[in-house]
Amino acid sequence: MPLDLYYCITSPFSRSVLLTSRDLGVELNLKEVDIWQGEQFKAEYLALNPEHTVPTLVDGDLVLWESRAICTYLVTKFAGDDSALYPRDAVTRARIDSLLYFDIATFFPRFRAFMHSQLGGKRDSTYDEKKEKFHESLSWLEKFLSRGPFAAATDRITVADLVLVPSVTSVIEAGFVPDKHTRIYEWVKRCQEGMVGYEEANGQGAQLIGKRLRGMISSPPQASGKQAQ
Ligand SMILES: N[C@@H](CCC(=O)N[C@@H](CS)C(=O)NCC(=O)O)C(=O)O
Repeated sequence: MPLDLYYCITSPFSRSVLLTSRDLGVELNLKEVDIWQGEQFKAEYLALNPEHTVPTLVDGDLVLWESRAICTYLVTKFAGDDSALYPRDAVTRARIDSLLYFDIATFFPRFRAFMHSQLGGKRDSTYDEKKEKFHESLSWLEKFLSRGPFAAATDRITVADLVLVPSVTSVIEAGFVPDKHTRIYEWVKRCQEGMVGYEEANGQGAQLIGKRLRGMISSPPQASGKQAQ
């Protein structure tokens, strides 16, 4: 019986699960939750996930949220505990895990804070500091990508790439990744070419959220998606 995935296509965290399921060839029963219309606050959804976030996976009695946990669960369940996507080898797994934490605890929060410092056309007093911190996290990512073709220093896609690419491409589409980050752009291109069903699972949603984010700030970067701010 297919697993249910509650998701929203603009959500990078939902898209990481979509990319993972595509790579695994696992069919998910997709249930859209329009978070822009507040559908995550409906009683039925809150009964499932009191944190009212997407994505949420339902596999029989298991109701799981937190996208990175969903991705590694899917890999372990459908590809075993030594898949190339999330190998058992302690060093590789540690590198992957560290990037999953980098995404949830550093990269995305710093981007969110940077966005919030300039919402509605007003750059608040924290703007410069938030911008610097966000750019610092981009520089770190650029450095990590010097270790190999894919994020966890591997020569093939792992869960680290499936999780990071939706976050990074959302930020690129919003126009916030300067051209000087050539390793980031080259890595994204490798992922676009190498990930199964990339365009449908991630590309379109990243474009949509990029457009929305540009609309939420006063002097939106130009639509090319490659303007540094
Ligand atoms: N750490 C969670 C974060 C999920 C999250 O914040 N999702 C956002 C969309 S990107 C959401 O559901 N927002 C609606 C809300 O919090 O009400 C994960 O990775 O799944």
